[in-house]
Amino acid sequence: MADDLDMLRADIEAAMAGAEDLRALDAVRVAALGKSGQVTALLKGLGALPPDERRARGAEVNVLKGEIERALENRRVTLEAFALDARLAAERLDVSLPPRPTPPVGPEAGSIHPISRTMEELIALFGAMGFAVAEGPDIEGDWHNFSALNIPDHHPARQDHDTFYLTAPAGGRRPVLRTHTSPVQIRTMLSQEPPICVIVPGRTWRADHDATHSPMFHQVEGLVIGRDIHMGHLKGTLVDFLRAFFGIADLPVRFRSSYFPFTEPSMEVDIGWSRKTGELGSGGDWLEILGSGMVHPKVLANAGIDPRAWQGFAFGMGIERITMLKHGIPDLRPFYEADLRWLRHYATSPLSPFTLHDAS
Ligand code: 2NL
Repeated sequence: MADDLDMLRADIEAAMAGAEDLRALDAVRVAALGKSGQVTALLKGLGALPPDERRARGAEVNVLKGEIERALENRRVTLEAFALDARLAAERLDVSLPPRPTPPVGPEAGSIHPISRTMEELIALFGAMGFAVAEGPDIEGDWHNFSALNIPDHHPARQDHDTFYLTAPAGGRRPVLRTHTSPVQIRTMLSQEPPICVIVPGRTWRADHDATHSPMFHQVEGLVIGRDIHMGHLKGTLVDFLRAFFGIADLPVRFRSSYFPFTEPSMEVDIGWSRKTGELGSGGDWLEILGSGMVHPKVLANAGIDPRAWQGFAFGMGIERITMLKHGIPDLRPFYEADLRWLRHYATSPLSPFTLHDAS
């Protein structure tokens, strides 16, 4: 190889060896192979040579270029390993240090947000009735969030002003932020053989923002599929749950016929309260608390379950809403404001987790 190329290679290799970190190495790369780099200049200069010389010289310069690229890559791997070793040494934790003498108590210890608390309660109460917990992604496809649930293409829930849509990938459909937790039940039915008995607590999203709506909120849905699950199971499960959750053994519960695209028949469920005092359990007024129904045969079929062999019930409710009712919280907005004064009042201690004893 021509002497000038050997010299250039020696120079560049020396510079690489001298590069102590990834930034310095990148500067070496740019000086050699960048737009106005030394090797790039040689390649550009080839055009000025007579054809014979150009071919021989071109081959040599390209060999040099390849060697430099490989050497840069080797040095990069070495420097990355150095950087990782340095981080591991600098970020070492002494796990043998003794704990602080007094564990923090009170709100400074951190506390359980009422949403998390209600989720714990739901998991404990439904867990005692045999329900497992299922989870799934917040970003969903249109099919899992809408079509599988028998929600037609023209349904208002699909409109842009109700649903957060993400940018579509090339040639694909727009992903959505799930507007309910139902897509997780669809995923559960697709991936598990019945019988199925799950609740799905989780975050949900709708383009709605006022005193009683937040663009991000929480729901819990439940799904029970068996050979002969009927409305008696639905009714017993929900009455028992509501009485245990609100801690009122004789809480009045009323089932009122309704409509959802994914259940047939569908029922809304009301509990007794007093409109005047806001007190639950008596007062002669009714308050809507959740939606429910027998899973629509089309939804079972969409999720790969034979509706002639299996049937079941489903329900859904808002976690903020049942939390506000249970604790007399008047306003939705502070749930997401991380205001310590509000949390000191409504959050609970991590040292006293919910147990079934709390649901008398
Ligand atoms: C409400 C009503 C409801 C469901 C949710 C459901 C899910 C599947 C199949 C059938 Cl995969 N149903 N979920 C059923 C009835 C009511 O929610 O008011 N939620 C806040």
